[in-house]
Amino acid sequence: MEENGQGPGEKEMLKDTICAISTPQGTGGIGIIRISGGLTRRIVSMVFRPASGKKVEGISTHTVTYGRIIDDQNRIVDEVLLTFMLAPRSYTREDMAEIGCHGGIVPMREIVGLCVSHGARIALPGEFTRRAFINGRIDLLQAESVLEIINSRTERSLYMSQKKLRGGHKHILEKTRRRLVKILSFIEAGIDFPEDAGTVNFAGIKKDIENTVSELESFMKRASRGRVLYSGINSAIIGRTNAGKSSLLNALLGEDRAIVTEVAGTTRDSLQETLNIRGIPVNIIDTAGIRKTRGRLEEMGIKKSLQWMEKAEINLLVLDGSKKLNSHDRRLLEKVKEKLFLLVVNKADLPVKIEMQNLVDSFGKEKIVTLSARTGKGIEALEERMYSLITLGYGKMENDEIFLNVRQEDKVRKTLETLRIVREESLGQEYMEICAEQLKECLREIDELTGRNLDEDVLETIFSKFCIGK
Ligand SMILES: Nc1nc2c(ncn2[C@@H]2O[C@H](COP(=O)(O)OP(=O)(O)OP(=O)(O)O)[C@@H](O)[C@H]2O)c(=O)[nH]1
Ligand SMILES: [Mg+2]
Repeated sequence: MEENGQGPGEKEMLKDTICAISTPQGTGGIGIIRISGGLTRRIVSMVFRPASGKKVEGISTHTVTYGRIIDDQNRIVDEVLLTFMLAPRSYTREDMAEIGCHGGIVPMREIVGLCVSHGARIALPGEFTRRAFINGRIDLLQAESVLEIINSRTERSLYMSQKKLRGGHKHILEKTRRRLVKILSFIEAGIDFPEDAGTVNFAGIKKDIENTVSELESFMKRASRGRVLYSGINSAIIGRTNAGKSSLLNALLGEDRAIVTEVAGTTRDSLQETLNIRGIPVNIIDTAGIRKTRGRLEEMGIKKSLQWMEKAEINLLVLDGSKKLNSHDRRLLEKVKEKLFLLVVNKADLPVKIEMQNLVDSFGKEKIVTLSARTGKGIEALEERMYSLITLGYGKMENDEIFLNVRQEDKVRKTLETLRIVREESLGQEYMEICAEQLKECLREIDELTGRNLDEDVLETIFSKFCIGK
């Protein structure tokens, strides 16, 4: 077992056998009840009768057995499939059983109730995964990735979390840790035996630190691309009233999500949806059109549009190609330049009135996409252009992305910052004590990152985000 720093409370908790409904609450085709802990086999033998008439004790691990759940009065509760996964070859590394039953909430609750009456306790949120972590089967990053897998919104972010679950980050972090431990041992030898201090190879150490810094830097770059893949980016659709913003949202989504009318000022409040552009989740926000306001409600809507414009990473400014530019367009054309943007000249199915050449001259062709939200012509080109813009802003996606949550990213950043200080300021005989402290600080951050050393509260916060049964 790896030392994962569990306190006494944790050890106490591990002694219990836990059970929970692991499929979503509500009625489904099937439901799964999970049991984990030392009493698993005993509890199952009290509630389960194999159809073959065999004894529960005779069932081998990792096989499926058909049978019935029987209550204390020998009534049949449900027909089920039972699978044992005995320690250590299980999710938690403890003895486990999964009971696949009919997915009604009543039989499932009944079965859990029976398990509890025979000595199990209801699992806390995330407790199965927490046990997998405490028992050393996975590290903390992997445990957290289980949650990310459950919550992932696109295939690409799923793939990324899967990679983390399989330990895709481990190589670099373990390598970093090994290097720092080695360097620390040289430095500490120098401190303990001052007469040998002259032989500490600071040039070699510097090189090692430099390599580590550049490896962690590229790790952080992979993480920032990973963040884009996981959390997505915000893209606001802005423009004057009636330019066709809501029509554009609908065309991008391929469904009538927003209300579209010929009345100017149709959209009063912003509306958000998620698009999947080549695996990148893009939160598209349709905003209220900009014009001279005619009432407080609209004024609030417009204020919000401008706020969205500030918040979004990419703005799509929609212009009505069948009209000349007006003062609102011009104002927005000025403002939109502040960050990544595209100009969408809409209504290409109508005769062109907009000053196209002026736009091309001031913004360049590559910034302008002409399309018709009504016919859908040009929508794909817009998506293509948005994708290029994203990769321009965040780097090309290379399938080596890793997603770090805020906690994890913070640890890597702090390690990097401290290592940079070591590199710049603390290498030399006279700084050995400071250097040792700083290296220890880095090791602490890395150990907290992987969960090798972590306090109860942090664990509590992490696992409380899980659902029961996971
Ligand atoms: N011919 C043509 N008409 C369009 C096109 N896109 C939108 N329209 C029309 O333009 C009008 C306004 O469209 P909306 O999508 O509601 O415009 P909006 O920018 O959301 O307007 P507000 O919410 O009022 O700010 C509607 O009558 C649409 O049918 C287009 O590509 N071609
Ligand atoms: Mg609208």
